[in-house]
Amino acid sequence: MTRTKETNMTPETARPFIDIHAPVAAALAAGKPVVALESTIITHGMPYPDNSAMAANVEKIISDEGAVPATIAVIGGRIKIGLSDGERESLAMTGGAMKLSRADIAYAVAEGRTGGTTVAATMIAAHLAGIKVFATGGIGGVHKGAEKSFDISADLDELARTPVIVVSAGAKAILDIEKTLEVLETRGVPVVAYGSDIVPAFWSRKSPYAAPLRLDTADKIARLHATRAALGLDGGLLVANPVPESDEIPTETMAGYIEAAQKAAEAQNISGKAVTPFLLAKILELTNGASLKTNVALVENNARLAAKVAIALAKA
Ligand code: PSU
Ligand code: MN
Repeated sequence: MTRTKETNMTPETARPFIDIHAPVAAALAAGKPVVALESTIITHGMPYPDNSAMAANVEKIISDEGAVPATIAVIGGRIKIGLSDGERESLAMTGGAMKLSRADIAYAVAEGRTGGTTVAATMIAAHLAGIKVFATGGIGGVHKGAEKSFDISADLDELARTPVIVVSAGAKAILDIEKTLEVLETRGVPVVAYGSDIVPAFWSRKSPYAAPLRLDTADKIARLHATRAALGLDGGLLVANPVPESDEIPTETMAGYIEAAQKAAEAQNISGKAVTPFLLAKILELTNGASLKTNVALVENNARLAAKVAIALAKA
């Protein structure tokens, strides 16, 4: 039995709980490039039908680039690596889906539940299936006021332990980006800004913070991942890919909306897993949908880069 030391999970014992969609299984068996996609962004991050259109479009972008998309979710207790169009559409329409991270993915499996997988849970499932690259919008991180709430996303710990490349647009600007970067550094996670000296801030191309590391090509990202593995360094790699200029909302414009959303969350005593979905929905409302348009654009942009990285890794 090969125990993957990064997660203490074994692909062998997990296999009975996992369904790998046929095109994904074929690609993995042939060593072809595969890109994992998360599904909390579908179940909790965007409203229907925008979530459904985004999910379908992102898969198409990955296919057009020459890689195979694998949207990951838990449906009726089954860990799905790749969804059929019908499964993806009904997940997008489900109202009662759970939000699944490391803490609750096994509960959903044991209880036969359905849920969207966060960055953390998607990394776990991708790794079990042998997928090395994963595209998302933004990772979870250290929330503003974490010194009181202790709200730090499990995504950060997962990045420290599970060897998957996560292509994101940085940490959402609703988070404390500076503290998020500090935790990632402490936990030994390389943060690579793609083609930039500055860490992006999700809806905006620039945060106030310098990029810890910078790389300008997909090949170099693939090489860094391979080098870390060769050196025996555990864990993932976070790529922060700035949203295209034509789609960005400047930091100054977002700041007011973020503050207002934060105040609303406090006033309504929103806590725990509900915080991120609440803030995203509130900001969508405050920006009259502009934040959603940017969110879709940056996920698509990340999918394109993730496909290039997966292709580079498959070549190596
Ligand atoms: N990015 C988005 N929308 C989302 C998320 C990211 O544009 O809904 C999700 C991701 O799944 C991420 C999760 O892993 O939010 C983080 O939630 P939390 O802060 O509760 O760990
Ligand atoms: Mn949290």
